[in-house]
Amino acid sequence: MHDELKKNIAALLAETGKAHHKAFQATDGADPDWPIWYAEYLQEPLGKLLQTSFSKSQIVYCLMNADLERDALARESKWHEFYAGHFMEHFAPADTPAKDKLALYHFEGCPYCTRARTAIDRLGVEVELRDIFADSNHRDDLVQAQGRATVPVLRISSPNGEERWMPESADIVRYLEATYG
Ligand SMILES: N[C@@H](CCC(=O)N[C@@H](CS)C(=O)NCC(=O)O)C(=O)O
Repeated sequence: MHDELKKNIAALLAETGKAHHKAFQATDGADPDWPIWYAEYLQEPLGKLLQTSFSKSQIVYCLMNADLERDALARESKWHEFYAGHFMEHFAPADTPAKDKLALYHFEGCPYCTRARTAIDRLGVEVELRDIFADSNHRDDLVQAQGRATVPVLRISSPNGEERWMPESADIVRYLEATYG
């Protein structure tokens, strides 16, 4: 189900890219505010695919993060596939949540991490806490996966071997509530 969904999101993004290029033919596609244009185009169909309602700002934010991450980690990848993966990480429902293993990359004094840890406690979800300052291996794993050490990040390991790295405290809380609430 996840593969199919990711393919559909990638196809939608490719279509959006083409439509944007057409709209900005005069500048050969150059548009410093492209995420805003994309968000307008994507809001409805992306919401349908991911069965959620998006604000345009959420889409803009996710697109910009995907762009930064691709620059840092995967310049060779196809942009629409990489971005689709990013939207999946943040917004796709879990396949078999009960069997997923969860780990939170965090550190003690970080207020955004407290937000995630509070939700974990409130919902009673089993999550391994990986403090990036207490163990440098955790920090290294995080940087390797995300290209930066910003926390919190929730790592979701599914029984089928799929790994998702979900940054953003608000997305983590929403995901935990939707999946385990
Ligand atoms: N918008 C992010 C903000 C996360 C954030 O700024 N985390 C800080 C610690 S509280 C951090 O990791 N800063 C160091 C860095 O970005 O490398 C969220 O809500 O999760």
